[in-house]
Amino acid sequence: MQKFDKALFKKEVENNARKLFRRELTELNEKEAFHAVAAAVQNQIIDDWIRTTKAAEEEDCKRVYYLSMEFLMGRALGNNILNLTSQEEIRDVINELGLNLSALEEAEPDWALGNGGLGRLAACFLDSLATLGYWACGCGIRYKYGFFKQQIVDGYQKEVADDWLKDGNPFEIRRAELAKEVRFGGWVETVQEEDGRLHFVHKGYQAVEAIPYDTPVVGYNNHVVDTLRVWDAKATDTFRLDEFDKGNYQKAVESANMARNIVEVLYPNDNHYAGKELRLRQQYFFISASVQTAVADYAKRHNGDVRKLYEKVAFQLNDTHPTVAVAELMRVLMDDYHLTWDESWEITLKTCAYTNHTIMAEALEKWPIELFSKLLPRIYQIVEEINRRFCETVRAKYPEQAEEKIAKMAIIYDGQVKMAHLAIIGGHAVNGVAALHTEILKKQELRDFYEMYPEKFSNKTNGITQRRWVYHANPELAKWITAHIGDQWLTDLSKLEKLAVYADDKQAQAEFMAIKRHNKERLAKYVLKHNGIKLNVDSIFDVMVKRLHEYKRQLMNILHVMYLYNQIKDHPEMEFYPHTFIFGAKAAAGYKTAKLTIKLINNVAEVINNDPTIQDKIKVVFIEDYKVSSAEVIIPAADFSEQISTASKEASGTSNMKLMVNGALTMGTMDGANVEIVQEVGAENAFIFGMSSDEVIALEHNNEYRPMDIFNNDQEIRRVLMQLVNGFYSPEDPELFRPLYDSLLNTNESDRADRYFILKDLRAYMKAQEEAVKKFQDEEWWARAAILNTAHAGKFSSDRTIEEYAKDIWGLDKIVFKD
Ligand code: BZD
Repeated sequence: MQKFDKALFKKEVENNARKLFRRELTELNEKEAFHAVAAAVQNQIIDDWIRTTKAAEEEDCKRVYYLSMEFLMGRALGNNILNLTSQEEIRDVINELGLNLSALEEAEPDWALGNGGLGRLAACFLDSLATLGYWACGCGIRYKYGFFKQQIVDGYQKEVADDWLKDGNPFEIRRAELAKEVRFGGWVETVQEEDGRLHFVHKGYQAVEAIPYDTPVVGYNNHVVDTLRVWDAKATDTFRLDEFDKGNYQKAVESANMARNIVEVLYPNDNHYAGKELRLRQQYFFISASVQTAVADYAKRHNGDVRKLYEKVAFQLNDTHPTVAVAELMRVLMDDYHLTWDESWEITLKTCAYTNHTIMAEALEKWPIELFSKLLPRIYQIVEEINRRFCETVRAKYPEQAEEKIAKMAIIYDGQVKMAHLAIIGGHAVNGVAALHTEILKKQELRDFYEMYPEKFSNKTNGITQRRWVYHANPELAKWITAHIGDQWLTDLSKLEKLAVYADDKQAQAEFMAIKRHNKERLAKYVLKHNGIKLNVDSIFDVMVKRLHEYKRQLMNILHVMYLYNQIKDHPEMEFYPHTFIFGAKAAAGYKTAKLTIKLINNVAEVINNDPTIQDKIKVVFIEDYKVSSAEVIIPAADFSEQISTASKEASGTSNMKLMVNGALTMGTMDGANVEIVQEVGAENAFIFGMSSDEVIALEHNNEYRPMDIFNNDQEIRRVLMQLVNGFYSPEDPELFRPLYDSLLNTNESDRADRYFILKDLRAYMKAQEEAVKKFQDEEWWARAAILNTAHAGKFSSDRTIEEYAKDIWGLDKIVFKD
């Protein structure tokens, strides 16, 4: 293992400037300099990357393929440097070269190949897999356009295409030699072999070439480098001469367009299923390429015998989006490797496992059979056979209630292919992402499956990587932690527990809060630069950052702000602690209510921030274009962490964990991982309010909720609601927010009023807020509680989560370097 060679690195950066831009380093702008430095960092990584693969192959390690439509990686440069542990040296060299590392980091675009929690979880998992020394490959799509960039124009969200690859990605390597063909459409012919066996031949298909681009995933301080492999699509026959000869130029061009379309853009919906054919195309495209590669790679190293594939290969399905993997693996094993159905089925079951991320009904993937069978005829045939055999098993097991069970559990039913059912039936493990969520799956959503296969179910509470979310995002806190307890927390977050003894230490409290203050100043600078709003760093920074969704209840947050504003206007003399409400959220482009909520937040901000009589007691800030890199600035600055979803709806949440470890106190419902956060830190160090998930579920069933009663009986709440429809926040168009008002009070044919019980929980929320503000003013109490939040956040490392997956689901062994 070589030591970091500063002189060599410096030379390399200078050479890269010439090679890449034909100019001297000193003549480059920041973006170009970023490329020169990134290429030098990539060169530092490459030997370890090759060595990792060699070592893993030599030891015949088991490899996990994390199959995911999304990897929300954020920026790579800073994190790679940090995990290489040559940060200090590289910073020195960069300074000597007259450059500035943070400015270079800023020049890198976010890798926004994901929507939100699910995509970011995949990114944290890769970091942990590499750091723990497991052999892993994240498989996804190289979207030409990642998650859209959000502009706020006149208070409205505007979506702008994210052309993140326009200047190239210095960390990717095109692996043309590993290209695979993926087939769509056509039909299947059955051929009888001489031995009597049936053979299925796919005819008349359109082929697309899948080309992988590999990027390194650097483990922290261990020389392990795993791979994120994203697939690009290319037409195989754009210029096929025979097509030309036939004058069939049109067909050739069409297939080029089809290929381009597949990887064009990430669908911006989270927790919502739209049923678009192109989406299924995307799914099969990257899954077919990934599965073929995984099997071929295994076969190459095992004399072409794939019957024990599951001993060395694990496929983890990140939600149902990659579930065609079950059928594709069956296809590859039977059609390409000539195994029998039973052999293939055993391998598939033992290889695949499925993670569920939501119980929201509108998120469940169900494909119409016409669409599915037309696009994927051979896959459909296999799914039908899996379904037929499953239904037989159900009939044998439940002879009395067979039809009822089949109606609820079949893969194909009512003209639809149900992907969650395929994932559960075709794999050996199913997990939820927090304890409460897993219990709800077992007792309600997936109850019949749990009854049939209890052994498949387990919980794997989510986590986040402390390398990015503390070490990289909050360097001052990282330094402080290391000064007090050493640096083992970087790879074992449970060590943070040792900080608890400092919770009552006056000096530690002062230092901890000084760091928080610096981070608030850093965020204030960011907001001034990006929003033109001046923040008071002595005020409470109350942070709600996550996708905009009704169930997450950003609307409840802003209704509370509207209430506070009324209070101050009515009682200008009352004592009021300065409070800054910070929002960051993107709405799916077609989600009207969510977009209108953004507009409401911005209009409320406009009115309150410009009211001189408020004297900065309340500030409302909507931070444009919330993304991983801005989260790194926002999260360390938070005092309050808003986690206020309707209980039972948020499977886990992960911003709750990032905010906790950075010393924010949770303002939350007993939902998702909040339940476990409260268990770890103690209810006295958080502000918990509202209905429990049992209460929510009961109220959903009994149909007795009447939000209008709250409107009629609570004057202050009524006043706030009236302000949605009397032009108070939209004088130019008093009806603007009527749909929000209606969503809370009026039942329509498709929806019960206030579906997410905002009014039901609003009073309790207001009380919890009041209590928290009171506590905030007791500086000693707050500092103690903040330190305890950091100290008790150890459980929420993705390292812990990954160790659980590795042991219970994947059965991985660690890579050991022999040289
Ligand atoms: O997954 C989220 C859940 O809502 C969170 O509670 C949970 O913490 C995280 C990680 O487990 N789900 C998503 O982010 N879902 C999506 O982004 C998504 C994307 C496409 C289609 C469906 C859902």
